[in-house]
Amino acid sequence: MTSEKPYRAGFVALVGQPNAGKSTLLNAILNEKLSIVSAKPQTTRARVTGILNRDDAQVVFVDAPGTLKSTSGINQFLQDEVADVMKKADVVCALLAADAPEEASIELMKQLQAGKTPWVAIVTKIDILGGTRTPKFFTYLMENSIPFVSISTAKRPQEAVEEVLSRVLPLLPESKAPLFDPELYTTQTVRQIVAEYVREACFDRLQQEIPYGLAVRVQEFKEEETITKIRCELVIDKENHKAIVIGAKGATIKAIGMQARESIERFLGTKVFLELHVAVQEGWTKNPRIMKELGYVVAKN
Ligand SMILES: Nc1nc2c(ncn2[C@@H]2O[C@H](COP(=O)(O)OP(=O)(O)OP(=O)(O)O)[C@@H](O)[C@H]2O)c(=O)[nH]1
Ligand SMILES: [Mg+2]
Repeated sequence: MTSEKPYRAGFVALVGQPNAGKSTLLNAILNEKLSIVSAKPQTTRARVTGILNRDDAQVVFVDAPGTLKSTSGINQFLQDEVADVMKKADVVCALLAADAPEEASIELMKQLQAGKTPWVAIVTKIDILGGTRTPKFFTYLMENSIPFVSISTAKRPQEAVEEVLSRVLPLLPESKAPLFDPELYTTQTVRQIVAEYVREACFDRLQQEIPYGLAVRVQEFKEEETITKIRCELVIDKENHKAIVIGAKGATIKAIGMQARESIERFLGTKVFLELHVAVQEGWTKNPRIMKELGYVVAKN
């Protein structure tokens, strides 16, 4: 008899309320900046896939948008996207921020308890709880005997990754072979990643509703010998946001460009020339055709 562990492979959904730390965890697991992160909620839109290849398993992590109730504008897509990521998952990781409101956290747990997919409760951002304070939903975890792990991806990323993997790996289905070429660590294209880095800089530099009505379209991506030339359009849904995105004497768009260029250069490992333009497409967040073209359509397969 052999004591060798079986090979496992499967999809693991990272779900939770906006801002729970899902994308931060995905990046820590892959040790690569695959998914954009910001202090504002509802940063992630289309799912982001990160593939962890090990000798004993292939874990396909799927970072989803935060769970929402609203269906206005792009929110319907965000809701449908989370639902689809959950449906296709072999294991669901429910990320519950230590400071998350009780009601919404319990609602997510009830939904997972009612379903058939194995799931793991992960309490994130525990560093923000001082001393003996506990999360508001702690009683629910206790009363329902829900096992959970507590992590701080910001303060102790390596420990967080190990904790999560130790819970997730045994729940994955056994598999004869990996699901994806083990050379791959993501299914995102370089263009998608570049567009997201630009969007991240927009999330950091723009306030109120503006980043929520903004998408990025890569119009040109040209690798030359010593430099990569990239031209992107910042697609906004209101004409009167244009001047704000550009800023006084172009200061805002310049700052967005500088921040995004640094991220892209780190990712590509080349020098980058990044050109940004603003394009107004009134009401694009309610226009299925434009949303699809920008990548905001739930994948069929
Ligand atoms: N204090 C603390 N902050 C964290 C931790 N993990 C993530 N954050 C911060 O929380 C904010 C949200 O993180 P994200 O990873 O973008 O959260 P998300 O769940 O992907 O958010 P959405 O995509 O909007 O649903 C960012 O400012 C992160 O830096 C943590 O362990 N501790
Ligand atoms: Mg996210």
